[in-house]
Amino acid sequence: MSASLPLCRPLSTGRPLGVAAIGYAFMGKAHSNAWRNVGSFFDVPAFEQRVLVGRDAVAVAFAAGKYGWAESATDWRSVISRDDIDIVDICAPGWMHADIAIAALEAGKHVLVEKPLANTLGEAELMATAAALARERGVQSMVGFNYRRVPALALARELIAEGRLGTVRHVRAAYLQDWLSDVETPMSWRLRKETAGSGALGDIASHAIDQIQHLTGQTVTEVTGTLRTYVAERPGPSGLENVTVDDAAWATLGLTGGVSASVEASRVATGRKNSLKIEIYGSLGSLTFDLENLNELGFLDATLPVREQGFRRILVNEPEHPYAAAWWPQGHIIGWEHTFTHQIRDFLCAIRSGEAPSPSFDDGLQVQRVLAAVEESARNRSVVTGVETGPLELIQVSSTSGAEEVGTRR
Ligand code: SOE
Repeated sequence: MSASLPLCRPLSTGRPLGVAAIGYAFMGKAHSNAWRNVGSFFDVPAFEQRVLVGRDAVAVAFAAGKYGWAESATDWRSVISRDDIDIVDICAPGWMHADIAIAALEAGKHVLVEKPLANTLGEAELMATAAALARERGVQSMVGFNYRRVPALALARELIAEGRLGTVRHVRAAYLQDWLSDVETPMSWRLRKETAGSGALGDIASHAIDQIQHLTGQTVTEVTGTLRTYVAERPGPSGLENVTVDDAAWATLGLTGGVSASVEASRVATGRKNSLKIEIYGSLGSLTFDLENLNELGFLDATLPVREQGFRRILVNEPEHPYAAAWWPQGHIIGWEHTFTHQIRDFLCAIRSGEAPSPSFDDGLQVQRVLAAVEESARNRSVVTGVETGPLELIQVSSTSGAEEVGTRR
């Protein structure tokens, strides 16, 4: 096992942990695959895939059989009240996160919820409070920013923490997809504010924002943002329907330790499929990462003689690299889906050890603050500061015209 991963012994105390997953679409499938495989590659506490929950009884029963769940159900409230359920894995759309997570935590269940934490800052605050109260009773919670578990990004964080980049000055992150480029692509829950909260901003810029804070160890405090919707109407069940979220988002971020960052996210970047590119520039070196080549990390060591400097490609598949020892021999690369297995391995180990899982709901709340600040900045054409302070703080909102006004953010 990699030196950077604490051992997680499969303790034999008590019965296996009972797991329920809520949602069986894209994320439900990715999480089910991870639950099914984690025990084959990692030493984890015993668990059982008990129930898969979905609203369509026939469809969720079919999915449960296919994805290895013992049974299926259509009522999440009855499932989370069961004594044989210890873990609730929320893979449902964002508008359901708060209700399910808070109820599950109050019922004493450990909760893993997909990113972003919530659809609104208000919901995220309630979830973080519920998680803090539950944690006092030994109930764990985690938000699924799974890219923290890409071995190359975990290695990047280790190198930064070791000082190999010196003082990190600025970070560039661009998460570009094109699955909405075609104007004929129909409406879905991801395109309605009431079900998704936001568009590219919450869906994919949230990953970039979490990475920027996680890699640097610093917190976003200042935000300037822009949002754009290019395709205003899409085919819905009863004709053309208004799209009420962004297609693309941009943000300039200032962080507490002096790092500056730029974030770009688009789901209409024609030709880009799932391209999260991150570049980190420091006084002694730089790092580059591309999710479409997720086994590789580019590293420039500026302490070398200039004649020898250049970005070298680290193939992050050595046993010494995070998570890599659990899989295959050197060079047998892994994929996007393995990050979910790593995520569930870490969640199970945190449940058994009692250590707080990361990212926590507080981490998820901080990302939500940044998302809300981007929306506010885009709405008011303003610079939003004091982002990390909290829900109802008086914040400085200086419009781009320079006029100072103080507002209260909800
Ligand atoms: C869609 O844009 C999406 O599925 C995101 O919701 C996921 O978080 C990301 O991992 C892949 O793209």
